[in-house]
Amino acid sequence: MEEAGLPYRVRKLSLGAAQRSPEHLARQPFGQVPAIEDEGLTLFESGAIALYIAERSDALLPTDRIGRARAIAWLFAALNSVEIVVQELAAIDLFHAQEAWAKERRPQVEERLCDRLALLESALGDKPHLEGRFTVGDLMMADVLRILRHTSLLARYPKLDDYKRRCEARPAFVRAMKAQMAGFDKASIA
Ligand SMILES: N[C@@H](CCC(=O)N[C@@H](CS)C(=O)NCC(=O)O)C(=O)O
Repeated sequence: MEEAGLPYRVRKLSLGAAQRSPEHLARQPFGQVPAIEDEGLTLFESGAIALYIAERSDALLPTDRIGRARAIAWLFAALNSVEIVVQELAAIDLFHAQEAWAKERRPQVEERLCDRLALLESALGDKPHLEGRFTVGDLMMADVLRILRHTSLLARYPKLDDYKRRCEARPAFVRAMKAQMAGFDKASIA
């Protein structure tokens, strides 16, 4: 919403019973976040939400057919080809680090992830963004790469690391992050 220059209001959700309330399950069938409500539409899944917002702003999606299709491909790639592997490592490191199976599995997961990161870095090449300009695909890809901040893995891919930092330095990202972090200082409400 910050990138698109659209106004928004954030509503937080407590972990636990509120996730399974009929009201929230009507917004998000799995009791998770995020979900948005906009002019009669209730929408879940971060990819669908990002695309919906992007379609309302030239800032996130080019207007030409080919540019749009390429940007949308990167949005899917971020979630389906990169996050899926990133999450596997994150789950091991953040939730199961001390378990024997996790210690045994981690090297394979890291190897698979590194292969994917190397190919992503090749695809990026020397460009500032995945396509000719910043799009919703970059927004999602950079956010997925941020999940790895508990590791030093990205440092092995300097172009990718710079790319992630470039996306994080965008004024809209800085504003969104500041607002999100400020929200953690306050009590959550259902
Ligand atoms: N595929 C969903 C995943 C949503 C998701 O994993 N949300 C997490 C927070 S980032 C959540 O709500 N976790 C709490 C839970 O699963 O109970 C999306 O992209 O929107």
